[in-house]
This record gives sequence, structure tokens and C-alpha cells, in this order.
Amino acid sequence: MKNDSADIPGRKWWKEAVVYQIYPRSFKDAKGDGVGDLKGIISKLDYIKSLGVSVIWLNPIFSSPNADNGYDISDYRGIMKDFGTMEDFDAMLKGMHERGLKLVLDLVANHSSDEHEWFRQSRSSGTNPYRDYYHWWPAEKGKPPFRPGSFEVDGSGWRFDAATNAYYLHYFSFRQPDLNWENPKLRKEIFDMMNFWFDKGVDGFRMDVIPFIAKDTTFPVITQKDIDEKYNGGWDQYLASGPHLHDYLKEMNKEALSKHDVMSVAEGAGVTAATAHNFVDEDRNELNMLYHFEGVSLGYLPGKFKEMDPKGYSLVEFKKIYSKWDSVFEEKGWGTIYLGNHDQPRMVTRWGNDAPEWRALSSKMLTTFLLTMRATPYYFGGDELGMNNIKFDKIDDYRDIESINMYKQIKNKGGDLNEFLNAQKISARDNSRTPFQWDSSANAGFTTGTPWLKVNPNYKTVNVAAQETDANSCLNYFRKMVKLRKENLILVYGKYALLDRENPNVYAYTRELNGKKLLVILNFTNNPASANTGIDVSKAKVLIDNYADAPVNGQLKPYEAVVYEL
Ligand code: TEU
Repeated sequence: MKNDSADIPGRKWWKEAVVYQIYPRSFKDAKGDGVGDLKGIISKLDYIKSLGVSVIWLNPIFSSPNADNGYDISDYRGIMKDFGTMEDFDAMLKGMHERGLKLVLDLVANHSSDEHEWFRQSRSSGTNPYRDYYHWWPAEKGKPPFRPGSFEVDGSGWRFDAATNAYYLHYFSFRQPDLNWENPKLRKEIFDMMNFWFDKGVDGFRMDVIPFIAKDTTFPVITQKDIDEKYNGGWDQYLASGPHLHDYLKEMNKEALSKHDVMSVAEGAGVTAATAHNFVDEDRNELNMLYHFEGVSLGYLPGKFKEMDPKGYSLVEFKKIYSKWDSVFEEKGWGTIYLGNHDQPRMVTRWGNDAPEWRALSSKMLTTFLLTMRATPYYFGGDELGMNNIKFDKIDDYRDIESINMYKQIKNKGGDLNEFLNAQKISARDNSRTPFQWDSSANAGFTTGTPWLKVNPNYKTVNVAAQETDANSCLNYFRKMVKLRKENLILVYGKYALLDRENPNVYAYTRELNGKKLLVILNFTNNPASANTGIDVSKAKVLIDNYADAPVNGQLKPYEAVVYEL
């Protein structure tokens, strides 16, 4: 089946893209200091090109003291020293464009670093011209009403600053003060900065916690009871519903996005199926896409910090969530799909099975899922090798502010630290941030120095060099899947229909476009399982299978994934 595009309305390059996410700190270190850099990325552009992906999303590469690995920016127009120079950036972008690859940067504009010049000025006096670039609460008014500071040991989003006897707001760590979007001067600075990067040729932005930018600056008292009753128990939903949010996004679209052929994707923290359309519907002129958190939150125990239910997650629930999000965008808007990123554990550990006998098979099965859904796939670098969680035993091995401060918080409360450390083996963010595994040489060929975060010891067998020469490797399977998606627009635009809904082991669905139909069946378990789709596949053509022989009778082998053309 080849592309027959005549009858597809609303085609866009970013709908047809496979986005490949690179965590620059861990990708490739060219200078030998243990930290990845832009020259390292440049040296691997042919590899990226060979994957067939079309868009690269880089986590923040701007000047930063790295309290939160670049999500604390001290200069939005400068390159982080660890990563290189503006010349390196220009050469990297040129190298990408020469290869037909587009570049999406990370816009971290809910907050800056406390070392940003704006904040230095702002905190210096109550009358400084930059005072209103941030949110201040004078101590004369008493303590400010609670707001969460997710990376703080005491959980508070306000920090007292003695210089002006006032508190400032920070939804993440105190090193990440929140910017005041209610100030038009600040908004103009951000839009000008976006245009600065667009003028250089950057092809879009992934927007960090963009739903949080708008605040009710009267800072009313919000109680946990309000959160439970009105916001479904999660602060994120409250933080994502500030006044004027959509005015700001419309203004951003008008002043920056609409002036260029670029894509935009919101990190949709706090966004629900009910509010998603407000961000991405074409006629609203705001953003193109967003990614939701409903999928990646599945299977964690309520009231615990990212601790897996010992029973695992329910595939029936999983199917329900992804089917719901498909239907959300059936008429309007466009979805995204992902199972891993720099904030999530490795996809194969969390959603597949990283035991040596199942790691490759289950990882290929998950890759098949991601690349056959009706949404733009965001694929996290390293997942194409089936890289899995490192599962640190000790807190000292962690580098992530979230794990370290949560450990302190639990310790202060006299909580169970062993339980926390065990839970982190599955859910900690550092699991996906370990250095990329290039080959079997020292430090997986990532660096000649000491890596900033330990390399997963399985790099001797799980690495690019080994997988290049193996036709059945995860790497070559990923390439085949990307090619299949690229060559079959039905996989991008075709209507999705879930089959065999209550089957606890198998995820089965069809995709249909212009009279053509595909069937995808995925066994999510390490046992044989049967798919009851009611579809006769005896005459169907197998487009791809992660085993050598595809089933004809609906009997799937463990973690088997098949795409049929009916
Ligand atoms: O993450 C925002 C976010 O929603 C976090 O709560 C995230 O889900 C958290 O890591 C879950 O454990 C973004 C970035 O992706 C993250 O890397 C940053 O640390 C954070 O914003 C602050 O900028």
C-alpha cells in the first residue's frame, strides 16, 4: 500500500513527523568532560538521519546553572557552557537542515533561573523596573496562601527573600522563580526571544509547563479541599486554569508562531480531555499539539510518590485512555503519543518487560504501538535500542533534583526511605537520563571522561554498534516501523477503532483511510494470548511482525506485535 494523498484534508508536516527527543546532556560528549554537548550531537547527525525520523526535539540547551538540568535558564539567547557555543549551535542547525531534519527547542518560559539578570534586578528592590517580571508577596501581608513548589523539601512554592522582605513564587524549585506573564513587557521579551530563534531557522518549540504561565495575582486561598472537589485532586489542574491563559497563547501565536512555518507542542500538565481543545483547535490560533499525562500516570498508587501498584497497570485502562485521547481529536485538533521522555522512566521497564529474555521483544511491541496510532509520536532517544532503567540502589547515585529533594522530604517526615528507593527504581527520572549507549567501549562510547550520571552496565550488549549489524535488533525494527509509517499515510491519518476492548492481554485496533484498512495486534504479556478481533487475517498481508512468522489464527506469541493489511 502506498500513499494516495489526494483525499486527505488538513495535511501538515508536523502531523506526519516522527519526533525524536534528544537529552543533550546524555547523548554524546565530544570534549571529554563527562557531559554531552552540541559537537557530540553534530557527530551523530548521520545516525539520527539513518533512523528516518524527521524532527528533533532537544531538551534545553540555553545558559543555565543546571539546578534542574537546563530547565532553569539564565540567558534565553545564550548556549549553556557545558554544551558549547552559538557557533556550535549554528553548525548543528545547518547540519540538521542539510539532512532534511527539523529542530524543535524547549521553551521554558513559566520560570527562569534565579541567576537570570531579570531576577537579579527584580529581587534587588521593590521599585526596580524588573520587579514585576516575577511574582512577589510582601511579608507585611503575612504568609502567602499555599502554592505547591514541586521540587522543594518543604513542598512550598513561596520563598522568603530578605533583601526586600517579600516572598517570591516558584512552582518548581526556589532556583526557578515563576515569570509574571501578566506583565506585557515580560510577554514581549518572551515573544522577541522566540522570534530570535525562529529567525535563526529553528522549526518550533516544545513548551515546558505552558498551561501554568497565567496566575490569579490576588493569590486567593486554595485549600486541599478545593483541589479535591474542583480540580480532581490534582494541583496541576488548578495551576493550568489561570485567568487570561488563552489570551497569552493567542498573543504568542500572533506575535511569534504565526509568522513562521513552525510547530508548537505544549507540555500539557494539568490539561484534561475537556480542556485540550482550548489549546490546539485550529480555529483558536494558539498551539498545534499538546501531550497529556493521563497515560504516563497509569498504574501508580494514589497518595504515594510515583510508586507502582504491585499488580502492575491494567491494559484495559491503558486502552481506554489512549482510545479516549484518540476520540478527543477525532474532529478537531491533533494528538501526540509517547511512552517515555526525560521525566519518565525507560519505556520498556515501565510499560514492557526489561527481563533479558523479553526486553527486545516487548520494546519492539511498544514501538509498534507508538508508530501506529493516530497522533504524532514523540520517541525518546535510546528507546530505539531498548535501553532500560538503571535502577540505582542508593540515593547518592541520583543527580535529579526531584529524587534528591523528595528523598529529603520523606526523611524529614520519618517516612519509609527503602520503600521510596524501591519505587524510584521504576519511576525516577534519572532512569531515562543515563548516557546513550553507542558501543561496548568504556562508558558506552559516550565520553572519554567521567560521565555525569552512571552508564547502565548493560551497555556491553545493548548498544548501537551491536544492533547495527543485527537485522533483528530493536534499532533496525524501529527504522522499519518509521519507514512503514512514512510510506503509509493511513498510519498517520487513518480512522482508529478499538477492537476486543475487554481483552486484558491484547491491544487490537484497525486504521482505515480511503477504503483501505490495517489491523494492529499487540500482546502486552509474556504469555501466549489470543486476539478476538472477529477479523479473518488468513488472506491479509503482514506489513511487519516482531517475530519471524506471523500468526494466522489470532494466537499471539509473548509480546508479539503484528500489523496486517486487510
Ligand atoms: O516538567 C513539568 C512537570 O509537569 C513535572 O511535574 C514533571 O511531570 C515531573 O518531572 C514529574 O515527576 C517540566 C520538565 O519536563 C521537567 O524536566 C522540569 O523539571 C519541569 O518542567 C520544571 O521545568
